[in-house]
Amino acid sequence: MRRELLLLHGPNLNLLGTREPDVYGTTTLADINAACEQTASAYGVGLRAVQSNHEGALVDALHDARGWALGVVINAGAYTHTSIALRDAISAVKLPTVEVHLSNVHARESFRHQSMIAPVCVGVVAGFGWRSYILGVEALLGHLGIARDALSTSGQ
Ligand code: CA2
Repeated sequence: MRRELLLLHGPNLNLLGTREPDVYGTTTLADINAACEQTASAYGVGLRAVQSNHEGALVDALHDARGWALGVVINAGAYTHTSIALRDAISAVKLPTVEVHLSNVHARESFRHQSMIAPVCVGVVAGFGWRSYILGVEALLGHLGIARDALSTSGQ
């Protein structure tokens, strides 16, 4: 049985940790990938990370994931706000997808307030820096019924 997630990163996120640390922090993309891999592996789930600066390559990665992934965690970067192609791809592949952002997009410029992809995602995590990704992986695993998806009413 396939037990892997796709972690998909959009444009400029390859620069993480090297530029604009005041906005995006000092953590690198490699650090984030490793932390997400560790989070998923605690549940016996693997993780493949892909980054591209090209919209079509991100669409291709989503199509490819149809063949092997349980679900997707995506930071589509600036394409979040513009890409009908990514929205259509997420809809088409029918894999549960969680949108994540490092920054709180709602506290920034108004053009970042709209997400093209949020309506076809299971949910959105934004504003927690690198932790948004960990929370996104946890949320996706919960949605898939792999991580805890309900609070226990017995015990503490
Ligand atoms: O907060 C996020 O995660 C964003 O998806 C980041 C995008 C931005 O366009 C979205 O509105 C919100 C930008 C990613 C740029 O990443 C950089 C990393 C280091 C240095 C410069 C840019």
